[in-house]
Amino acid sequence: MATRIRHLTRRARLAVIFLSATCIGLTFGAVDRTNVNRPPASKERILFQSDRDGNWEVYAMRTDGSEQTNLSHDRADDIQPSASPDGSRIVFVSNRTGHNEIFVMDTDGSHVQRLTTDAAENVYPAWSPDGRKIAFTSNRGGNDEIYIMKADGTGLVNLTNNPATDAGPAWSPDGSHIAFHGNRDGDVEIYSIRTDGSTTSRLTTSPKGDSLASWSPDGNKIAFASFRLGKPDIYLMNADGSAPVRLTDDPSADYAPSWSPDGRQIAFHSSRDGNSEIYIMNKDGTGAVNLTHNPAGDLMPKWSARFKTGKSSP
Ligand SMILES: [Ca+2]
Ligand SMILES: [Ca+2]
Ligand SMILES: [Ca+2]
Repeated sequence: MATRIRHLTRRARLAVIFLSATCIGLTFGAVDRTNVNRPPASKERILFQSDRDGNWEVYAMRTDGSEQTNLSHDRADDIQPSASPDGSRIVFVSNRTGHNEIFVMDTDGSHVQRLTTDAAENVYPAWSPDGRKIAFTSNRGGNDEIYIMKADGTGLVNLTNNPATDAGPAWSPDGSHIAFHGNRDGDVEIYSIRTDGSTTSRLTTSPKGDSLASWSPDGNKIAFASFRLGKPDIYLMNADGSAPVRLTDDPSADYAPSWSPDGRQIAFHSSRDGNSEIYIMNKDGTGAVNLTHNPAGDLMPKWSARFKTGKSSP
């Protein structure tokens, strides 16, 4: 596990620092032991949703599962978080107005702002790689479509404009395309559309549902969930839809993949340990690790490359 190795490396370094501090302490009588068990230094966080506090809330944790923190603290259901590329804001879905709308907040849960004001359902928000736009799914036009708006909620554009269901947008790393899932060919497949709306390509050709795409950081691969074996598993394919391979083969449901920023690992949620938890695995499907270990529901991970916490980030 690359992350494990990095953590061990970090711990090894901390041990060296501690030993050095101990030596200094022996000399000067001042030993700071607080660094010994400190979690790995990284600005990366995995955002997810959990109902462990009685209703759905937005959580963040370090990539070793430590510091699982409730960020939303609202009696409504707060779900599907995604961090801005600069790590300063979180976009999420909340039904605090009575139906699902897109909101943004600071990473400590402050400065909550509502971006959509439509009585329809507004879900699956995804921040563009340049931080300027947010894609999401809304049925405000009578069926699910992918919309793009500026990060302040203005400048709304219906990108898909198709009578079928179109949902779950995922930006390509260069911002030129959005992958999404839709049932326009009779069952749910992954599609890719240029962000100017000009070209749409069908990427999967399975008679079972394929959904929730996540683009690899180098732009070459797309991870997704598929029901090809009757329950959802995580699959990987080339960005043009070729060479699909199955990464998970657990009898439980494995769903909602999200790439690590270094392209080595994939986060997802699974019920393999009896309730839904957030896992990370290597991109070849090996080495899956349960990060959340909580009896409540833990769903919809989104791996954030940098996360401004103000107090706990080194
Ligand atoms: Ca809540
Ligand atoms: Ca549609
Ligand atoms: Ca759980």
